[in-house]
Amino acid sequence: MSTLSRRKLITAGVAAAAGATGLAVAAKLAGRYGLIPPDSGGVYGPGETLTYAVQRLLTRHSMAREFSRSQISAKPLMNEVDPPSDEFKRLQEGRFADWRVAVDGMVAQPRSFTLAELKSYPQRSHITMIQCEEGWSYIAEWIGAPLSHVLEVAGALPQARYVVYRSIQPDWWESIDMADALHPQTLLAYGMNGDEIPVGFGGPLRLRVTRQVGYKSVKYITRITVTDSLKQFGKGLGSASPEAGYAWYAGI
Ligand SMILES: Nc1nc2c(c(=O)[nH]1)N[C@H]1C(S)=C(S)[C@@H](COP(=O)(O)O)O[C@H]1N2
Ligand SMILES: [Mo]
Repeated sequence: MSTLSRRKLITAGVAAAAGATGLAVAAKLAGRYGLIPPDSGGVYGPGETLTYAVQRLLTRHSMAREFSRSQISAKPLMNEVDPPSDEFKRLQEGRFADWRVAVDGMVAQPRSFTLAELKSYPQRSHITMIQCEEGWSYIAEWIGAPLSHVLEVAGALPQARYVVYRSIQPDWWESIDMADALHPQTLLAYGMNGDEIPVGFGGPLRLRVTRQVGYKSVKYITRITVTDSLKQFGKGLGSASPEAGYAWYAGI
C-alpha cells in the first residue's frame, strides 16, 4: 500500500473510532483553545482536528526526548533529496558565505541573516530522533540558534500565530504554530553531530522541529514568514504536506 493511502486509512480510522459525538466534543474544545488546524476542511478534516487538538492539549509544553551521545546513530538514514539547483551549487562553491535566510511578515524589522550571524547567537544543541512518516528513524545531535531567538531579534509581533518556512527547494515549505516556533528545542540548525550539517541532511541550514515527524524539519531554509493566517499561502492548507495528503500537524 502506498504511504499516502496508508496514512489516509489511519486518519479515517481515528475519526471513525472517535465517533460522531466524540468528534463534536473535540471540535468544540479545539475551537475554544484555538486549535483548529488549517487543513481541517474536507473529508479527513475532523480527524486532523482531533489529532491536533488532543496532542496540543496533552503535550503543549513538553520536550521531545533527548538521548545520550552514545545513542547517536552510527549510520543515520539520509532521505533522498532532489538534485541541487544551479543557485544552490553556486552558494555551495562559495562555502555558503552568501547564504541568507529572510525573516519577514509580522515582524517589527524584516531582515535577513547570514549563517555567521546565526552562529553568533546563543547556541543550543540537542540529541533527538528524526522520524520519517514512512517508519524509519535515527538519532543525531543538532546544533543551532533557537528559532525563538531569531524571532525575537526580528521583533515578531504579538498577533503572530504561525511561522511559515521555505526551502531553496520550492516544493518544500511548512508552517508551525507559535507553540512550536517558540519551543526551546526548535532550532535553525547549522550543525549536526559536532560538524557542519552535510548537504544531504539539509546543510547549510535546516529547521529542526523536534515534536513533529521528519517532513516538518525542512532542509535548506531560505525564508521565514511570521503570520496570523495561513490562508494566503499555497492552497491555504498551511503547508505543502496537506496539499499532498499528509497532515499539517504531525505530532509525535
Ligand atoms: N528541503 C527538503 N526538506 C526535507 C525533505 C526534502 O526532500 N527536501 N525531506 C523531508 C522528509 S520526508 C524527511 S523524513 C526528513 C528526512 O531527513 P533526513 O534526510 O535527515 O533523514 O527531511 C524532510 N525535509
Ligand atoms: Mo519523510
